[in-house]
Amino acid sequence: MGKFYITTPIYYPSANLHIGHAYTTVAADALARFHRLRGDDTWFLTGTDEHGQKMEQAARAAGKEPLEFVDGIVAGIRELWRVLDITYDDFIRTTEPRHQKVIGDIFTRLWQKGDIYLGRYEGWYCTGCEAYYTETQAKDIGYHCPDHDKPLERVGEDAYFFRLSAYAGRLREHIERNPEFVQPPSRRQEMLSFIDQGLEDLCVSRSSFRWGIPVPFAPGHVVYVWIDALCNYISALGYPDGERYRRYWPADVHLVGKEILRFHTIIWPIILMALGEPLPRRVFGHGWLVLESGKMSKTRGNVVDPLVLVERYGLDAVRYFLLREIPFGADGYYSEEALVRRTNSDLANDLGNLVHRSLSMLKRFAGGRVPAPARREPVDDEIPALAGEVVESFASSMEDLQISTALAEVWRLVGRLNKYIDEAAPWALRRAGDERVNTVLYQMAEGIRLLSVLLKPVLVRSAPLMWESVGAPRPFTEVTWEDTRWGLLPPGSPVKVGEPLFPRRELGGALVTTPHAAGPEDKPGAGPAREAATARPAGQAEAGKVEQDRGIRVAEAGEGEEGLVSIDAFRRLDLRVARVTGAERVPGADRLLRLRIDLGGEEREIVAGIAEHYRPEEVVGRSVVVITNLQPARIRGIESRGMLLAAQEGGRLVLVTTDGDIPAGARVT
Ligand code: ME8
Repeated sequence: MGKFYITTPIYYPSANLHIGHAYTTVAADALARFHRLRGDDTWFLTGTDEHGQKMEQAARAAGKEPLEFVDGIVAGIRELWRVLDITYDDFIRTTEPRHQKVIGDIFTRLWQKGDIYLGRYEGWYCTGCEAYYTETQAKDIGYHCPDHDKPLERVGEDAYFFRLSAYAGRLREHIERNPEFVQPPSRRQEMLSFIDQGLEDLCVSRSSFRWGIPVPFAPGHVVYVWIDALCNYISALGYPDGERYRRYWPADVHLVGKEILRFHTIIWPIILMALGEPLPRRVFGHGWLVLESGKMSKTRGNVVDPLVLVERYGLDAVRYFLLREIPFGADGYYSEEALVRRTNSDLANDLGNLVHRSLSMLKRFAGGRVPAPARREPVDDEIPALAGEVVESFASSMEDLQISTALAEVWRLVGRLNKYIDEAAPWALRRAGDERVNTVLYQMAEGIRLLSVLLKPVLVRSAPLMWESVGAPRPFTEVTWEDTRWGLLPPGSPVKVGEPLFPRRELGGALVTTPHAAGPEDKPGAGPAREAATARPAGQAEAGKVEQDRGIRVAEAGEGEEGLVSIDAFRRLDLRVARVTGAERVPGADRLLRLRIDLGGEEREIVAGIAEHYRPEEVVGRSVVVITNLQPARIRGIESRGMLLAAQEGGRLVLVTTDGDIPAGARVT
């Protein structure tokens, strides 16, 4: 057990934050939660960077005083973190007295030491970037900021400077000697080259605007951007003599976007050197989420609102997507399609299906209690072995800040468990009276328990449900790293089958319904309207309820579960092409047709609820698709042996037929 101090950048509250800010913060949150799980004494800091000309201008544009303006946005940021369930321990605002006091002291101290001196600054300045451009840089971009689409301003003023140049050699040495310091490693050389180009002293005060922390010894000057912003990481801990400062400094990780990595690996360590304080262990510059239309930016207005995504797809899907989709460190394209794809494949199909099919088998084959393992085969031992391996590599990837890799590791276990169930076929073991069924069922339950522990830092809504679903003994809040040991689930634990954890989603967030799932259309007003027509059985259209019940029966017969259908369950449906050889109305039932069908040698009768849409003579001779292996149903005294498929939307219904000639009896897969 050690300590772990992690920070995010403090964000500018000039406008509401977007998915890019959520990305950094969710990643930091997952890492903080992981270290708490490990038992580390963890401190997680985030906050807001509230001073500067840009903020002053934004406030003015909104007709407000700067503090009043940022107060509003900061409240929105805290709300966003609440919705994303960000477990920060402290939130620092640079307008707080605890921060202002420390900055004033640091500034004075560096001035007294001679590391800060008065000079004159002239340069090309962009108020959007809050940065000066060197003459060469300014010329390269035609004296016009491409990010903010505004001309650079020529600015000259008396200003204080910080002697970065005096520390270049020491910093270079530090970076060379501490390969961990700049992360990911691919960015190290970039930082070294930057130092080698020669560090210029840094302008650290301004007198052309007021919205900043006053320089204590120089009326008219305010501390300018980087000293104010970077020192939040220590002011929040109560630097120089606070208890927290002694306990948590140096930081274990400063997590930042790659565009501010340089400030964190050059200016920040030099400030700390000048103060005689230890340097952070690692600074990690992650890549950008990029849209098809380019980099997201508040100024450009092409931003994605995380609140909308959580509303549409659920918190866990958004957190998982952000952490899994892009290798941590690289840039990656963001799109809602990718989010939906990732959610459906990894969460609905892989994990959700594993959980749901396991629980429903535990319920049906073991009376809802986790059985004690019994007879084993060698393949049964592969599961605990793989679990041990995955736990190890998950932990080491998380320690190395490789969150996406860590999750991919967990999915190795998810995949293996699904395959294990398919291969071991507990339903067949049970039918054969083989007691190994209990071994397999136990391992399924134990797998779910262990996965819930590993996923605790990421799937903050569903991991506790997974833990509880297999009746694990203690409250999930008390789970520790010890709980990643295989075999801790006591036999006899009660199993709870709930709603599927991760329903499949369509773009826009609507649930995907299957013919066998009780979908939103079955419960009026219970869900968003579906946009697309879906194929559904129309054979028993007398009452929607019957279809729904039937669907569930089919899923159960196929060892699947209520709601989700495994591929095995689907394969057990016998869908065939049938030729309609005769049709007549059912007396006294407006909606029903009695059909005679040819299944390539076999003749059958089915009753279909299509009479309001098709006249008998319109269907005779057509090729239709029929589920042939349903239990027969008696409808109006007629035995109906099968169900035909039709697509339905609004008041319209059309038969599902084949695209091309194919003999009756052909299998539909
Ligand atoms: O830079 N993709 O604040 P800021 C990934 N106040 N991450 C993104 C992103 C994107 N498209 N857009 C933003 C500041 N971020 C300063 C920081 S720290 C002492 C001072 C994330 O509001 C990423 O972490 O512009 C980036 O570094 C940060 O938001 C910039 O936030």
